[in-house]
Amino acid sequence: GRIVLATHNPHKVEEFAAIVAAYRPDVEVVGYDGPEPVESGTTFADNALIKARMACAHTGLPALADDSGICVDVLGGAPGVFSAYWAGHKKDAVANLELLLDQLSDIDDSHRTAKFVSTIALVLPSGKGHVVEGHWPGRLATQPGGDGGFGYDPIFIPDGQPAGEERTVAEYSAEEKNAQSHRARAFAALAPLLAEL
Ligand code: ITT
Repeated sequence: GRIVLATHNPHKVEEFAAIVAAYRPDVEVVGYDGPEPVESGTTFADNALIKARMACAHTGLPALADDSGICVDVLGGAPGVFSAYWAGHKKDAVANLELLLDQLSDIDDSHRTAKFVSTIALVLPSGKGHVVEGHWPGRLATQPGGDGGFGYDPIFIPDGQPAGEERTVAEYSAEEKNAQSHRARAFAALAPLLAEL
C-alpha cells in the first residue's frame, strides 16, 4: 500500500523513508504537497494530529506526521513545540541553535541536559488516529560540530557514547542516526499498527 508523509521538511522525509523501509519495505511513502495546516496546538501530539488529519483528508491515504523538537531541562522544556521558530518567525536552523547556545552560555556541562522528542501521528482513512512518542536523551554542546543532519543536530550530544569520543548528531552517519533517534524510537512504537495498512 501507500502512505502519505505529512511534512514539508525534506530532512524528515528522508529519515522517515529510511525508517519505514526497515519495517515495511513493501509500503510506498509518498510526499505531501497539499495545504500546510496551522500548527495551533500546544503539544507535540496536537500538532502531529493536525498535520496527519489534514494530509489524510486531502489525499484519502493513511497519513503519518511528525511533530518534534528539542527540550532543554534548564529552560523548563523549551524550545519544545517552538523549536522550528525559536529565533523568530522564519525557520532558520542556524539562528535557532545560536540563540539556544547563547541562552545556555552560563550553564556548566552537568546542567546542559536535554532531549529530542518526536511525536508521530498515524491517521487512517477510517478516521482512526494513533499517537506515539520517542525521546532521545543527551546534552547540549558548547559550540556546533559536524555538518550532517539538520536543525539542532550540530549541538546535540546523545547519551551513551564512550567518554572522550563523544560526537554531536551532525557527526553521526544517517544510518546511525536513524537507528537511534527520537524519530526511530517513536516509530518503533508505531510499527505494530503498520500491520493494519
Ligand atoms: P513539518 O511541520 O512540515 O513536519 P517542521 O520542521 O516545521 O516540518 P516541526 O514543526 O515538528 O517540523 O519542527 C521541528 C523542529 O525541531 C525542526 O525544525 C528542528 O528545528 C527540530 N528538530 C526536530 N527533529 C530534529 C532532528 O532529528 N534533528 C535536529 N533538529 C530536529
